[in-house]
Amino acid sequence: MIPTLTAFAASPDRGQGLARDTRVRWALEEVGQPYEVRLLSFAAMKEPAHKALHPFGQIPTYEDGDLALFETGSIVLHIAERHAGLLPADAHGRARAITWMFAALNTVEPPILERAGAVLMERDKPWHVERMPMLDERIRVRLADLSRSLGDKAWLDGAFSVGDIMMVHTLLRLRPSSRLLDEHPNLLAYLARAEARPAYQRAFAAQLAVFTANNGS
Ligand code: GTB
Repeated sequence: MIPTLTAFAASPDRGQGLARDTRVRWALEEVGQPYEVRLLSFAAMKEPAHKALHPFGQIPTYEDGDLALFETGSIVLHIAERHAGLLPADAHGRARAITWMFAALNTVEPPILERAGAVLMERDKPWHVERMPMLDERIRVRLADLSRSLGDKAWLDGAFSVGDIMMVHTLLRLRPSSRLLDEHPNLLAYLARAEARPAYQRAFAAQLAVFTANNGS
């Protein structure tokens, strides 16, 4: 059975790979699992047919036979549990990799999303300019601790894992509108290592192809 993902027919990031189908595509590419993609307009995402798969009317979803999942953390973990390569074999290493996945989603991603939301939707507010340094500072605290924890290691904990997929994709969201990552050369090198992975490149190219096809270039 070939799993099917949903993704934006017209991603607002214009092919930068920041929408969350990219992290699911990446996990599938890492484990060598072919997949299909159903593209959705914003209107279709809010239709009952899609909300039956995703209660909040978002992308991505993941369907495999009679299993339908939403939430990228759950989807990527499901993929990692069913294929070799994204979770260590030993129980403690596996638990630590999953911990990093949750750290990306619950500790690092929230301030990054708060900032992204402010840049997208609050630019015209009178308090926007005053608020941005506070949002930057919250991210700066997280990046400093993450940088210290990563140190000169290649990946967060031993071999590349689901924790790295989630962390890298979370950090990439910062890049278009902020220079905060530049304060940590080891985080920049971490992202470069991840983006050099053939599986990441295939995932990135696949989502870019959607944008290119829909924009006629
Ligand atoms: N917690 C969920 C998960 O991890 O699966 C969040 C899913 C989610 O936020 N989906 C977004 C969505 O469907 C797309 S990826 N949004 C439409 C809606 O809620 O109506 C988030 C995203 C959107 C845009 C950019 N961008 O333009 O750079 C990047 C990431």
